[in-house]
Amino acid sequence: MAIRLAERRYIAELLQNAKIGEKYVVAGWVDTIRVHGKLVFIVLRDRTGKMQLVVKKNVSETAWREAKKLSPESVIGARGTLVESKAALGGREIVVEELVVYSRAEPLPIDIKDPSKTTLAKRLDWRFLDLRHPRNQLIFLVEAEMARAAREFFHSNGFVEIYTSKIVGAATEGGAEVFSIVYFDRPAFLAQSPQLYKQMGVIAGFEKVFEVGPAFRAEPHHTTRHLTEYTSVDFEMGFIDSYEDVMKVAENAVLSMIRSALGRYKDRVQEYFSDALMEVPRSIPRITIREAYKLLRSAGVSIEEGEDLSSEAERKLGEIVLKEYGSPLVFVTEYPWKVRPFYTMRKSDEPDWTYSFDLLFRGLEIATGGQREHRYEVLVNQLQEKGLNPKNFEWYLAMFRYGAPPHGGAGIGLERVVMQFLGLGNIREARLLPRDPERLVP
Ligand code: AMO
Repeated sequence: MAIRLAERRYIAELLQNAKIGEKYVVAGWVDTIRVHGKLVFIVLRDRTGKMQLVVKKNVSETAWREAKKLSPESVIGARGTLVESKAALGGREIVVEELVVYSRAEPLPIDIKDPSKTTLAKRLDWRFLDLRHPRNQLIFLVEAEMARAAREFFHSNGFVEIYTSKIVGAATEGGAEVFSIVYFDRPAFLAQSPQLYKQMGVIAGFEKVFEVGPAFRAEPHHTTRHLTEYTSVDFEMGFIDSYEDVMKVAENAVLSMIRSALGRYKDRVQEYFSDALMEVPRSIPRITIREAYKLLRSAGVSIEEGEDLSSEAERKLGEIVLKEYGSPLVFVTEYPWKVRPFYTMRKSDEPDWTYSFDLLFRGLEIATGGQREHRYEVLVNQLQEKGLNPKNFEWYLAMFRYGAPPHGGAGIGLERVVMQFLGLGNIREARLLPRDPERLVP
């Protein structure tokens, strides 16, 4: 009788609540294989777990002959009887009556049992094998759960999901970090952020919009926290009183991402990531950047008033805030105008400072946001002050001449949230197929 994969059961199900003594079909990858004379023990792995198969010569000689020749990571299917077994992991095993080899694996180029034995670069070269390890797969289960939680959060709070163009005519976040492309006979760019389009969503009348999508940064530096392509969770909302309204939404969105990941995967996360965050923070403290300068100064890190925080300063600030406030997350507010993009609203009483914020998670920026300038004349001046040509922003500026409400929003870097939550040392681990100045393949 041929094996029909439509009858296949997942391993987790067989280990938990399938009937002993019944016959079942399983399929997956050969995790390990041991040959003991007339017995072959196979540990089979599927997306739900691992279980032992025993292939006995006296049950099926054909299956036993096939089993002896198997190599690790080959893909097989089997039909057999589920029995109790004290020696097997999970306390149950399948005594195989039929075996099919769908795909035979060659000797493996990397050690997939112990990822720490291979450099990250080589692991990424062999990403499909690297992901066979449950630890590495878990990173993406967490990421998917966090993205799902973010979407659900925004949907249930009345935000409309939008899909904006990633081929654009002008840079939004600053000129240098933008990829140029050739668009038929004229230059174009890859979008660094949906910034201007999400604002358009608000001004067009949707009032509250969000997008989960790719963002591209021509980031030439080799760091453990920069990718040239990442997933940005963006939102924008109209009719706000102040950027505090925006921070509240950012706070609840990020906390619900962490809550959902822990809710679904806490045990597995604990098993594989000793540095992961194990508690959902209750709320996130806010400090102004000028308070941050002071805290840093008293800890021996001196940042000049009016300058951005270096990554070193962010790390230190993370430590201080954890000690002083017991919080792994902190909002730093009122960044200097000098270091913020042209669309940021400046403080009415102190124009050198802005109604903006960064959100740091364990000493790394995971989100940026603020209130936007919605007054046409002020916006034109701000563009010019930043050395940009209003001509390149005509379509954008027009939005502010026909009724634009006070609004604001934020962008959250998905990979950075995952990285900081799990305590990963390198953002590349949190990206399925990372892109950096060297890496374009796979
Ligand atoms: P910003 O440029 O700070 O702000 O980006 C927002 C968030 O995106 C993530 N991020 C990155 N992640 C990985 N690799 C990179 N090279 C990278 N660059 C940025 C970070 C960062 O906090 N338009 C504004 C957002 C807004 O104001 O709504 C913007 O893009 O987590």
